[in-house]
Amino acid sequence: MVNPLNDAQANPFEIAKQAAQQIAEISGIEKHDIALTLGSGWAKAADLIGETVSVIPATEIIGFSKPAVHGHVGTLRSVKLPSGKMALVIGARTHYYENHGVRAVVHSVRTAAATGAKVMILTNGAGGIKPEWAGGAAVLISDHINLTANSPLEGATFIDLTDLYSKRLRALAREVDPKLDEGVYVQFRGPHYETPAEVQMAKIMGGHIVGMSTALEAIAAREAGMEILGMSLITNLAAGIQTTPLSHEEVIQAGKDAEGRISELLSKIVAKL
Ligand code: 8IG
Repeated sequence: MVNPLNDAQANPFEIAKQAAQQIAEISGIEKHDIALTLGSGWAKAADLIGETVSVIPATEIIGFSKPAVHGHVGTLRSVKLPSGKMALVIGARTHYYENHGVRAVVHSVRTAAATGAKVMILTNGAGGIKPEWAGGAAVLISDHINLTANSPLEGATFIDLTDLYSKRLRALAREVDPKLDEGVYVQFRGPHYETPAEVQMAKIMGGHIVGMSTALEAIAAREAGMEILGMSLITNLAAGIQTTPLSHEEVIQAGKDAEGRISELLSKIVAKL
């Protein structure tokens, strides 16, 4: 099926609004308060934050495309938090490297905003530049460097990105775990991992985390007026920082090993929102 987002004449915000209406109809939940995109290693958080009241295969909703990566779940879940607030859990991330275009990458974020969500939690699995993060550290994203050479904004839309990753939400996260470290996330295009030279470039530029998602989504979330919390699970040290070659299997395994711990951490943070 063709994705209507691919029609250059289409209005992506209108399609996000339609997606939000479909979610409301199917789930019976009129409004969501917060949204979470759960990346590699974070999926268990969906079960821990509250009671699932609806699960929708993302492909039933307008604008969503099939997930390309094994280990990525393609569902949209509505979860009732203990506070009574509703969370939309997005287990269907479209990556920039899938070449479905930048509109498809940020459609879930725009849809979340259209469902009413005011807080956007973006999580991912990523590579770490700081050696002390070896062994599956969860870290807060303090800022980003967008190396995709693209933007989800269309036309002359000038959006301020100061404090893109909310200081308030980072402080809240640190109330749960005062030892949480933070760093600058560098979004590469992927899907190849970096060369060691590219990792050194990212480090010299001020980066601490290398990944293939999140920055474009955060920009769209800011445009939509949402408050953003970003968290990375460091599943591997970046190429050249770790001396052994990177493998997708290793990354998946590290995610599985860390899953229980980081999902519990995230659910405690969500409980404070
Ligand atoms: I998981 O080392 C994971 N995703 N770009 N580099 C990039 N993305 C990643 C990495 C990594 N590990």
